[in-house]
Amino acid sequence: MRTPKQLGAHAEAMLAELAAFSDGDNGLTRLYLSPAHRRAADHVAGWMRAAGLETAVDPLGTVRGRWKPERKRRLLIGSHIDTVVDAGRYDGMLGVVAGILAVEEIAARGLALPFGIDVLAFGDEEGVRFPTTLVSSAALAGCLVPSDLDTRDAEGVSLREALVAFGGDPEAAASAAYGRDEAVAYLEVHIEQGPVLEAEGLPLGVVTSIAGQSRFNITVTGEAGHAGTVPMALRRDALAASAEMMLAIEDVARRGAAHQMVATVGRIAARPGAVNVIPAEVAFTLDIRADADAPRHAAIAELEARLLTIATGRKVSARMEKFFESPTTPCAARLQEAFAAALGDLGLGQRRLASGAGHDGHAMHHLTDVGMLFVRCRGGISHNPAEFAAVDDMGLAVEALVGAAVRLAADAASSGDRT
Ligand code: HGY
Ligand code: MN
Ligand code: MN
Repeated sequence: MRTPKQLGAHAEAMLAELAAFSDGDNGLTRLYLSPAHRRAADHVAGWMRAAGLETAVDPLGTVRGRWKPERKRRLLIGSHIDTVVDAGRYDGMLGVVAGILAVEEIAARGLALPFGIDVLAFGDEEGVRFPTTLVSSAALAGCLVPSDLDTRDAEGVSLREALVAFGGDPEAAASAAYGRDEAVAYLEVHIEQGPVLEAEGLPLGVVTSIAGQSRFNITVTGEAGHAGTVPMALRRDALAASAEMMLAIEDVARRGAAHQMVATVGRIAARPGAVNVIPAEVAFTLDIRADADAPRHAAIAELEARLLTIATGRKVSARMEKFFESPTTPCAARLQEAFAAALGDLGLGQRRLASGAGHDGHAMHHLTDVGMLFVRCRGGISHNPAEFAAVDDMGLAVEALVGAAVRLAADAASSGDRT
């Protein structure tokens, strides 16, 4: 039996190993179905085998490690191993490492659980490579949208083609789904990616809900012209119009602060992109979130109207096309209680907080109840190489994960849950 400090040190070492698998030469970038994702998946599978788990990579690229494979009922524990561009090494990966360490501890301590455990390493939570996301967890949850397999990355490679090249099997996507009667629950350990736990001096927190999010491609079309000869009043400048639209986006989000509303323009491209040509067309993305679906939808409706007004006033056209939406996902009360009780057993505070970040739980909620445990991260920094979680906090998170599994086992026994 390892102490939390030992577990945390082990987690830190595993995360350092995993961080080496990157598509980029500098920094950590590991996109879904990339060569680095394949290498990282194989490395995680090696850890799972060393932990005594029956291991396989499923048709959508999720690495699965099964403890007590003979049992029908399965507690699912996981997170993602894909990253954003120039990422930190904790976002996602910590949840997979914590799951492996927790199962090792459950086995080593001889804890009698009435269900099996599957540790899951998803490959498509960030949704950076393809204009969709959560494809691997959605397949496992039985809610994959088949047309997602035909989306294409910036190089024109379809997800379907990339999956085959990775060693996956898009034709077998349906076989990746769990039966509803198999899953006991889905638990995920994840860094908070926000400042609350650090500000309150808490190592861990219990997640109450996962913010819903909507993602759009916005295209503004004006008219190319000579930078030196077209008077300002006669221009149909797509980039200047886009800039005004972005300020409107920022204004709408700021006025939604009561609902923790945030809106981000993360990517922009201007055509033709010459220093002396008035931009003819601009394409940019919008990611908008809030603590509930209604205010997010109201903000989107307001933005559609305001962008149209700006476009009309500038004699340009604008298209706002949604390419991803996930509703606000609740974390089940029984799983919040299991994590809170585990924190209580460790003598820790039991802070409840919502997640502004999206997670695989959005998809897993279609299969079973979802529970999440947040780990304090320095400065709340994430999606950034400076991302950091302390060894002691990570060790406590593994202990709390074991404690929650034991709680769920006791719940199953008291409710006569057949496993
Ligand atoms: O965008 C998100 O919230 C998550 O990190 N994919
Ligand atoms: Mn994440
Ligand atoms: Mn992320």
